[in-house]
Amino acid sequence: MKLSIAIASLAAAAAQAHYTFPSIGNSADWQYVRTTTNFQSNGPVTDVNSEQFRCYERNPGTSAPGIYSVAAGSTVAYNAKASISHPGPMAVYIAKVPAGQTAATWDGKGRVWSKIYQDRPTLGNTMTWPSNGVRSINVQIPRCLQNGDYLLRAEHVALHSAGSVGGAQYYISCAQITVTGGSGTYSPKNLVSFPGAYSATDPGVLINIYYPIPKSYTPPGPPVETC
Ligand SMILES: [Cu+2]
Repeated sequence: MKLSIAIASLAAAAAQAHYTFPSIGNSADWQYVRTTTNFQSNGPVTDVNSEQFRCYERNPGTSAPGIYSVAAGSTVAYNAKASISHPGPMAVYIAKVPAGQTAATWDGKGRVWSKIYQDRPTLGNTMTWPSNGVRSINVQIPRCLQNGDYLLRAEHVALHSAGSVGGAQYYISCAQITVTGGSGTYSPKNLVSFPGAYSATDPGVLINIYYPIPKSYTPPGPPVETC
């Protein structure tokens, strides 16, 4: 009896505990990350075909105040607020800003995104997710990137109610960065667009993670690129 009450209240708390990804490095919230539609509600995107699926921007066309400088090959923290409180995979994508634009002006449209980070669950009697409860993801910026401006897109997929189509929740934001010191040989094999890269029926987003416990897991989207 006590246990069932405890579980019920835990489930209720988890349903409330949405999150955002408002900052990178040690910077202030929304200084280098474009303000997202959920900056107050913390709620998710649930439609993979929505324009909001790209950067979840509150005011598309309005950039963040700054562009964050990062050395190729270094590790940058992409921070969650307050913490990643739902189970599911974390991914980070990057897109090179075309000539004539900057990370503050470009909208990130087109087949321009490649995946540079993906975590995976530990499988067993439960699925254990590396990002569960954490406040920050450490992302290595590929050492082989070309120098210049990029958009960096953080995405956490919450799978706690993903057993029906459209049940997966996407927590997304885009940071404006400029990369220095890259070797310049980055040549991604799999470029995708947002929206477009995911389908609501992809096996990694249409999945009951609780019963029966899956024996394998395939994250949505392309493989992680290597230098
Ligand atoms: Cu939530």
